[in-house]
Amino acid sequence: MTRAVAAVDLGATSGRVMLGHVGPNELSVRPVARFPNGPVQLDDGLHWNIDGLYGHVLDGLAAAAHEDPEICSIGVDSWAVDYALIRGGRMLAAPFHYRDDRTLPAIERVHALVPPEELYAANGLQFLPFNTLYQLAAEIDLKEADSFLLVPDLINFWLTGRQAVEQTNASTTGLLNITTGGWDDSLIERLGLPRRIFPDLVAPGTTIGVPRPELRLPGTVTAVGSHDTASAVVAVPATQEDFAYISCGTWGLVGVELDAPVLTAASRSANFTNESGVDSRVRYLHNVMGLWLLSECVREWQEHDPTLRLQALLGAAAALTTPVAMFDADDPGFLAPGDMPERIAHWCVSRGLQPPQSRVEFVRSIIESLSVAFVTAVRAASELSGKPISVIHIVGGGSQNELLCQLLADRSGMPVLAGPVEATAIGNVLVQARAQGLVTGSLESLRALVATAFSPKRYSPH
Ligand code: LRH
Repeated sequence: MTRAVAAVDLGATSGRVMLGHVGPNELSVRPVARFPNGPVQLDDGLHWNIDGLYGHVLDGLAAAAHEDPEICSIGVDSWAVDYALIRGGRMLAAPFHYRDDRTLPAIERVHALVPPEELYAANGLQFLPFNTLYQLAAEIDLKEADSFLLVPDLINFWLTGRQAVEQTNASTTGLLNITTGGWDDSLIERLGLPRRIFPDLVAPGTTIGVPRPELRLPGTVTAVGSHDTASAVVAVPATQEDFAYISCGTWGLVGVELDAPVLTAASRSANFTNESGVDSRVRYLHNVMGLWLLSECVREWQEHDPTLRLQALLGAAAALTTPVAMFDADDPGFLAPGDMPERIAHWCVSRGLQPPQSRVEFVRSIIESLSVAFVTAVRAASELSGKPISVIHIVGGGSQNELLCQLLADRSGMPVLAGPVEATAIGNVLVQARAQGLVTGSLESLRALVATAFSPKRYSPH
């Protein structure tokens, strides 16, 4: 049997199709296509260019099939919470982007129907203004719809013709019951949402179907941990139990893996979430703003200075010896796009702090502030869950940032193990490979495979 699978990983700033080869003692992934992604401002708000993305996905899968015609499976993951409404098999509108602010007036309406404490008891989720349930409360097309699909489910539907919603990503809607793991019918009813639009849930590893014949793609489409963070956590190369993880890309997702959710009042006020993980593990974590702070600054600066390169700024920021102001990288005021340097400066000035004076100082300030917020979240995850931690794993794009990794080690007093950069795609590959019988075993044995194939870089505290 072939050992090849294709992973489609859609991130907020870029997407990729990766070809993975897996065997009991083998794991390799290589990119076959990369493409940019970003918001599109339409009259009614911020959307995703989902048609464009799907075109890139098909091109990437064709390239993967060309490289290895024996691919036995395809799996799709993406960022969480966003969805499309369907009627008679057709998408009603391009999905909104979670950074669109139309949900803000809907939040109060939702909380008037179900108070936040009751929501947390039912769904175990941290409050994020863009959780799907607030988006659906602001939805104008709801009456028209006969079905609801999250972004990876939509791609799977277009690939196979089958509508199903994958469990890990569904847990970010706020509409799953934390105890049963199924759609929370009573919550859905109290929120006045139509139960009929929510399709059957499928667990990671389930076969969705075969690609439509006209697509000429090999293999079957398999549900993976279709929430990108769920896939990333699968590929944390942990070899011991007492680890915390930071999945650092656009967002910094900071937490621990648990067997059971934590639903205490302290957990809710610390805004920790209990998301559903692969193999029914609980991803107990907190969202920190992440590299978004940096990418939004760079976007702003490049408008005036198109030649500006982040890499050069990062080098200079690491060499900086003068202290810079730090700000709260957890502040929801940094959620919306636009004017990031100005908003950071304003945050500092309004608290009597000297704001960063140059681009290099801004970069240093962001990385210092992220490291503080990450370490605070690691400690909170441990205290709130009672799980001891002696090592921090950082995966995703942020794991390449040496300054960030060293500051994390120094501030936490724990070793930091960095990499793999492509943890999400690797986790996607591994769940497919296990479903196809190319490997067997628990998440621990999958992680051991990652640790061997992608040995992490170690940063010791100074
Ligand atoms: C990271 C992520 C995160 C969600 C956010 C919407 O890409 O999926 O886990 O909270 O996007």
